[in-house]
Amino acid sequence: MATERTFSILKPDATRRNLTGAVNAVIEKAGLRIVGQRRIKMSRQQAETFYEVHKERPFFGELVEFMTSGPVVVQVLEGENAVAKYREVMGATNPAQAAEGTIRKLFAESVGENTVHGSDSAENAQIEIAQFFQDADIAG
Ligand code: RTP
Ligand code: MG
Repeated sequence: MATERTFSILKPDATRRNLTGAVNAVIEKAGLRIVGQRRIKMSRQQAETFYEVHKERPFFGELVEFMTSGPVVVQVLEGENAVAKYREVMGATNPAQAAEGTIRKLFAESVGENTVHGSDSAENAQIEIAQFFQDADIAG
């Protein structure tokens, strides 16, 4: 299995509760390397573009409001099988269904405010990384 990259966001509920270091510790313990990282305030336009696939879903408005409600940390993670591995480390979308030891089980408060985002495919990872990072800001 080749080294792969995925895109991660520590969402506003994580920054608000000062949990970015705690979440990063779980990421690194799982063997994923944080090879790019930036703290930003997402604009409404950025959030709407990022979550465009969900624009017809009933929770879209709430999701955009939440993602722009405070700072987020955008990250590039690298490792063996990084896309699938990070999805596993994150846990289920709904923290009530997330497995023990996962980020969402440990930290998330609700299905909407669920602490982290991770790409769902290698193809989407590339698109999402390009939306927030220039090559010069990633060092593997
Ligand atoms: P993400 O894209 O953020 O990594 O999360 P995911 O793949 O596990 O979940 P997805 O189905 O892609 O949903 C994206 C985000 O929308 C919010 N959501 N709210 N209120 C609701 O029922 C609901 N469902 C989804 C969550 O923040 C979810 O992570
Ligand atoms: Mg998703």
